[in-house]
Amino acid sequence: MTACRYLLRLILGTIEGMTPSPAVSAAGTLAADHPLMDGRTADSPLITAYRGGKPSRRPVWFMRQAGRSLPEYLKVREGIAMLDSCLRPELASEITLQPVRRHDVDAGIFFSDIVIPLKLAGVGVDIVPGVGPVLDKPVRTAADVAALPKLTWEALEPIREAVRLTVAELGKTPLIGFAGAPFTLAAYMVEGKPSRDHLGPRTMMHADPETWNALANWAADASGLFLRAQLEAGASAGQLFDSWAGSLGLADYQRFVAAASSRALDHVRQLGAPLIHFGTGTSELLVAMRDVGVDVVGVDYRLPLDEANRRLGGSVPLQGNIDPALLSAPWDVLEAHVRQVIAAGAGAPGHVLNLGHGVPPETDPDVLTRVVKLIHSISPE
Ligand code: 1CP
Repeated sequence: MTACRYLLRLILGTIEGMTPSPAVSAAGTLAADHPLMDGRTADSPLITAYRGGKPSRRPVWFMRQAGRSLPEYLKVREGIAMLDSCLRPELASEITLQPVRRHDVDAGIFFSDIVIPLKLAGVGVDIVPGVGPVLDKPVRTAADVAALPKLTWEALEPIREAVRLTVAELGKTPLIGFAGAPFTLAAYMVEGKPSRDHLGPRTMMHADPETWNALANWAADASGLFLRAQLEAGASAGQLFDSWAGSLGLADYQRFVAAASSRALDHVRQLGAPLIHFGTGTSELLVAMRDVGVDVVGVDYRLPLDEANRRLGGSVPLQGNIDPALLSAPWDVLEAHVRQVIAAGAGAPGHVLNLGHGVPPETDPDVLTRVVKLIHSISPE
């Protein structure tokens, strides 16, 4: 986005296609009673580490900490479809809070899904158990893209309500909001379902760049608005998940993806909450992912954090990167690995412990609690 358009947005206090929200002041900042502004979360270990300061304890949370590894999640989800559970504010809030209560993690991650903005825009999408997101009709042509409905600010009300309920319970523990990055979201839209190689979107960006760019921009605006709704309603940080960016080479990432990811974040930059960017298989993309304009880079389990920090020139705090596979290893093996991750992250300007991807569904939740205890027992110095 040009500086000129950005300024215009600041002055108008609006994002294209949305009405101004009362929670954001005319200057485009968070409201005075937002947890990040009223003293609840600004000095929390998580936000302090994200901002490169010295936290009082080592912060840790887990991607996919809510969900199928928890018996209390399976119980409340019984008979309720995944996307429906995301759109019932009280249920989404309860599921978000479950792992915070159980594990004493340093953040909640909002329970939702990257395809919720599609659903709320009116795109036919469902999450099929054991498969993942499936669209009624894949988006493959210029006409398909032009026919996509626009996500409105009003449609996001169940999300804002769930966030409000959640932060009222979380107190001093920050809530992290999230959205799918345009490439990862568009990959599901073009394929119509999960895929391993993402051939469809990778073909489209070269064969029909105009249609690809239009699709990536649509996805950027939908994800950007979804993230903005969470941050305005009370989330203290925002993570952009580009889970499948690792299927791209650096040149394609820079040419076809980076600008759209930056556009998604343009919807929330002026709010001032820390922004994190994570993908898997992205060892070669870390610098480009930082350069879309984020405060923190999430690293997957493949690259040691000292090497990630070297590649990034020590420029940003890191998040990661306990190998999820080791959650099922004997405790002494897992403990040694966690200590190694902490040592490797020591040279970075900040470090928030996390997994190098999501919690596997078969994980014993008591192991996660024990990992949190271990991390908190190691002095942050
Ligand atoms: O019935 C169920 O329990 C369905 C499983 C499930 C869950 C618990 C899905 C389907 N989504 C979710 C919640 C979810 N999705 C969260 C919740 C908060 C938390 O982390 O605790 C988050 C952050 C997401 C984000 C998400 N959805 C991503 C990015 C993060 C990642 O894991 O890489 C992606 C790629 C999706 C798509 C998706 N949704 C669901 C599945 C099984 C998938 C992946 C499918 C595939 O392999 O392509």
